[in-house]
This record gives sequence, C-alpha cells and structure tokens, in this order.
Amino acid sequence: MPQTRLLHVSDTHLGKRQYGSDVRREDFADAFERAIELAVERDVDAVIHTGDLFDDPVPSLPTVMRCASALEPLEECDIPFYGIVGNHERKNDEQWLDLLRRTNAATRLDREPTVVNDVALYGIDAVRRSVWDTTSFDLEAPPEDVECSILCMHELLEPPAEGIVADHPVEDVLERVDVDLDGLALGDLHQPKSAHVDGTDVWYASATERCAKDQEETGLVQLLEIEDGNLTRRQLELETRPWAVFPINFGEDDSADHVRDVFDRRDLTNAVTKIELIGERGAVTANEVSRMARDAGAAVVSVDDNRGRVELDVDSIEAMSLQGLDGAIEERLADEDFSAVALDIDGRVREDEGLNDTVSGAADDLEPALRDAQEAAFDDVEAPDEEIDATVPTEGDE
Ligand SMILES: [Mn+2]
Repeated sequence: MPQTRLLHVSDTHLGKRQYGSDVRREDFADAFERAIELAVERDVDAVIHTGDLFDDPVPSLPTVMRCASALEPLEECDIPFYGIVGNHERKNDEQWLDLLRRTNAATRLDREPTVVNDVALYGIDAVRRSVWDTTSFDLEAPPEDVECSILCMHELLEPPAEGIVADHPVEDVLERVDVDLDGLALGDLHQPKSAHVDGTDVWYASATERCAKDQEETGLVQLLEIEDGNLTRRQLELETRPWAVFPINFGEDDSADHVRDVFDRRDLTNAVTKIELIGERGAVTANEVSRMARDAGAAVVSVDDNRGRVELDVDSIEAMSLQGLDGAIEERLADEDFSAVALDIDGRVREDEGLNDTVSGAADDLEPALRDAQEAAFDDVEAPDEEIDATVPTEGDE
C-alpha cells in the first residue's frame, strides 16, 4: 500500500469576532484558508477536522459562504474534507456540516469506517456531559485490509489534557471503543498535546488561531503519515498575526508619557495587543491607552482596566464560619417560594458535587433536571419537541 497522508485541522472557530474585531474574524478565516492551502501543497489524501469548525451554532451567512469558498481548492484537487461536530457549533437537529455535505464540500465522520487507502476513519461528535456515561462508543469493525484505524473526537481527555481542564480519562474512551485504535485525533483543547496510551497515539491538533490570550501554542496543524500501519505525525505551523500581551503598571502620578514609554519598548506593529492596566488609578483612561496602542501600530487592541483593585483581606474571610454562611443561606431560601428543582440546583451548585466548572459544562450537567421540571410543570400542555439548548459558549471556553 502507498503511504497515506492526512492533514489534521481543528478548532478553526470561523466567525469568531475576538475582542469585537472584524480584523480578528478575518484572521480566523485566513488561518483556515492557509490550512487548506497546506493540504493542497502537500497533496494529502484527506483533511480531517475534529470540531469547532464554526465558533457559533448559528454562524452568519457570510461566514458559511467564506467556509464554503475556503473548501473549494480541496474539491478541485479531489481531496475530501471529513469532519465532526464540536461543542461550540453544536445544534440540536441538523448541523452546518450537513449543509456543506449537501454541496459535497464536506463529509461527516461517524461510527462506520470511512476508508482512505488502508486507513479507517471514524468520528464521534462532541458528547454532552449529561449523556457521557450512557453514550455508546461502539464502532463498526473496519474492512479486513485496513492497516490503521483513527477515531476523531472533540473532548477534553486526560491524558493529554491535564488537571481541571480535563473532563474524562482517556482510558474511558479506549476501553469503551471496541475497535483497536492506532490513533485518537482530538479537538477542543487549543494546544498541541499528545500521549501514548495502551498502544494508541492520542493527540490534540491545536487551534488554527489564538482564541484567548493564554493560548500561545496555536496556529498549528498536524500532518499524519501512515505507512504499513505505522502512524507518524509532524506539526506544521501556519502564519498567523503576532500578539503582544503585557501589563502596564501605573504609579499615582503616571501620565500618558508612561504609556508611551512602555509602547516604545515593544513592537505592536499589526499585533493583537492585549493590555492589562494595574496599579494606581490615575489620569490616563483605558480608552486613551487603546487609542495610543493603535497609534503605535496595533491592529487589534483589548484593554482590561484592573487598576485600583482592593486586595482582599483573607484573614477576615477565614474568620467567618463557612458553616454559618450556609446556615444563613438555608434560612433565606426557606423564606422564598422556590420550586424543588431550583432548590436542588442550588444545593448541587453550592455543594460543588463534581459539576463542570465551565458555564456550558455546568449547563449540560443541570439540563436533565431542568427538562424534567419543565415537563412536570407543563404536564397538560403539549411538550415542545425540540431540545432545549442550555449551552452558552463563553469567551475562553474551549
Ligand atoms: Mn474549540
């Protein structure tokens, strides 16, 4: 069998207007176009996309059109584009990928193998936390001449994800999948992390653009080469806009000159410039700092003004009895006429019983209880047949 080459792209977040900027929306589209150019240049056999193609479940028409045009070079070169649905773009019925599929620009991977040469590709869309334990990970067995099986998912699995960002152990997936996987190609973590677990290569491609100030290792795609069932991976860098992330510390008497001095020591040319103002409140406003950063050549500016924050007196908080606080809350709740489900949710949130610590994750966790309560409350009314989408994508939520 000849060598099979796949380009693994993920988390392109098309349509994201980072910091309210149309420049950034263009940047996300440009990065995706560069990834597609790379696929054509390297003449790969297929592109795989592991979710969050779009930033939003309802991308604007221009965003969908831009995506469709970006995919055109692949069609011209007969390179298929295979994808799964991520948590940011997930809708309850038909997915945007389905629309692209209708135009033959994209194909959704699923639990049946999609065979490229001697490689079987599978895909499982992002799974809501509330149904993780009951979701089937059964895959249809690959044809006999397949030498390598790769599953695409959009989940935060540990390893390679670590600590509080991880949602599930990767073993949970590897044990529940009944096909012997050579590779688990992941999206959702915007960092190029990898691990080798029980004979399976597990890795995140990273995002194609930087979605948050702390995501330094982005603008990457992974080139997979498979020969005689052996999978190797090379990281390729996309050209993306530079960032300048720094604080400006103000003393009481610091004026605009102080800001100019700081800018003189940095190159803001065409950069996404993310500035945190700290120290004393003074005469210079955040708006003035923004304007000066633009004058210094920055393409996009975002300023967080955290000056004048009072330090918390930790000792005084520890002096308060937490038990006492809970008691006070219980008493106050008893005075209110809350429904059973509201009280239950309050309890779960306050007792921190393993709820996901992102807004969308916690919403997923709480959704079944809310749905039951809604059904009970509207018993005699015909229940709406569409699913409630309680997920609220937030800035910095992957
Ligand atoms: Mn993402």
